[in-house]
Amino acid sequence: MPPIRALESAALRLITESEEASSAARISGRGIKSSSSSLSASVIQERGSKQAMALKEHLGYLASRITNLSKCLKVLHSGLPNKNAFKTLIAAEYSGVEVQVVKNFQMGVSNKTPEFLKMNPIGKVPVLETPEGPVFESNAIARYAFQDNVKLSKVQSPLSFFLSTSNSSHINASRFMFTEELAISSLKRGLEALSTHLASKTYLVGHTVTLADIITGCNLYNGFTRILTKSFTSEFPHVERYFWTIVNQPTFRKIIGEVKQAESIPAVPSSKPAARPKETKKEEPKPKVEETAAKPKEAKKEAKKEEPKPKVEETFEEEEAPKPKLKNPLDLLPPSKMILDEWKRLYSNTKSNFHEVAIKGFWNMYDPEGYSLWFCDYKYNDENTVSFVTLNKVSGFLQRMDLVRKYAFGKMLVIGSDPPYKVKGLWLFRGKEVPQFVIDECYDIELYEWTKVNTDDEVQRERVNAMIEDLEPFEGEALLDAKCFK
Ligand SMILES: N[C@@H](CCC(=O)N[C@@H](CS)C(=O)NCC(=O)O)C(=O)O
Repeated sequence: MPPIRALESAALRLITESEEASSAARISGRGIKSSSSSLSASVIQERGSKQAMALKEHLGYLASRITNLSKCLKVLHSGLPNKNAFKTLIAAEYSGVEVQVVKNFQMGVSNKTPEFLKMNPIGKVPVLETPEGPVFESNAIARYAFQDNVKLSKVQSPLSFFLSTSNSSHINASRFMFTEELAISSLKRGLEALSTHLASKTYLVGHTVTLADIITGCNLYNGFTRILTKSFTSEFPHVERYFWTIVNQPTFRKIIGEVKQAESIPAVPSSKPAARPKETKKEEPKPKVEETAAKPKEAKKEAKKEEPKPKVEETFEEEEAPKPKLKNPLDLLPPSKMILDEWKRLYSNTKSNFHEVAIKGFWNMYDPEGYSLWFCDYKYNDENTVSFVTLNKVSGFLQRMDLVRKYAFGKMLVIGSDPPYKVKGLWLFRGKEVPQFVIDECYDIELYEWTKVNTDDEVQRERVNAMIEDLEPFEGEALLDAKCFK
């Protein structure tokens, strides 16, 4: 990085040439004063408007960099709003560390420049430029802003990168298997775990906001404001309560403004990010922080007057470029003559003469090439001593099977009039096996013994029928409950 003096004189030279740039120059850095000298309109025309614009942009950027470097020496490279940048700004606000956001940051442009890649070779945003060198990875930067310990944070940059990428992106090969259903199910698992942790706590640790809350609150921000509607989050009441407690802390509000929960789920872009509808834009939470966030009030006012308001970037555009939607391996199977939804409709709509209509209909539709039938038997029936606990256990299992809804139909019976209750089920899966992603993602699977139904065996077919029909007595016992997954 060239010394500040060299930057100053380079900027001065350019600034005195350009009236276009005088607004930027007026933001006085160390020793830099605005200049009334100008680059006349004709000169600008002569150089071509493109060049003039580039010059203007460059000067604005240079001037702000000099201001930044000379004034606070900690410059955050990011557009706003960006939940990862919020982490730093909130942490800095809590600990009184002065951080300034770089001007005119353009996602996909500014983070591809050689200067940026020198600071963070991964090209990810945000990066904090400090007098002791750059710190990248939002959690490491936030820690720096919270503790002002650059050494620790710089060590944590690569560590944090490898930890987060091994979990979620480049390194984790299983991510290539991810589909929407899996993403939702792992999100639910995460929120469930968080909700359990928060059941008896206001904050993640102790009795006040810590760095953990800043990071977690910001990580929840995109979800709550963009996709997770109330009907989804109400399943996780402690997370809800926690999120609103955190984002309504005065220091958070100062940085991120008022937070509003998503009212509907936006359409998933297929390969290109879809333009967001205008109406949604209007309702978007406007961040309080602007590029001049950490400046003294005077300069802030001036910057507001002089400079065109930066285009507020869409948070989703700031995330990794959207990947083409991955196909579930079950979608790649040869087509089947059995249409699962038709069977589900027949099951739901048959109100009388069930055996004649639904059961016969099922066997007419059933395609042993495209589907398989499975009996499952709970391995630990001895533990089913309390009826409502057993019923909850089965409900939880069915909830976790949500990820396979497009590819499965199931019946779960809770059997017996006295404890211990037996839990047995019947499942119809697309494909000839219990789908691997279900085995991987739904831990209940291993709590059951799975046996493939031999559909050539009349006794087994009758058992299938009895389970679909909730026939009582089932294997000589009354049913406490029968739940359907469709
Ligand atoms: N683990 C990183 C993630 C950073 C990240 O994904 N940043 C997004 C913006 S929020 C980005 O740089 N996207 C552009 C790209 O991937 O090229 C962190 O916490 O800083």
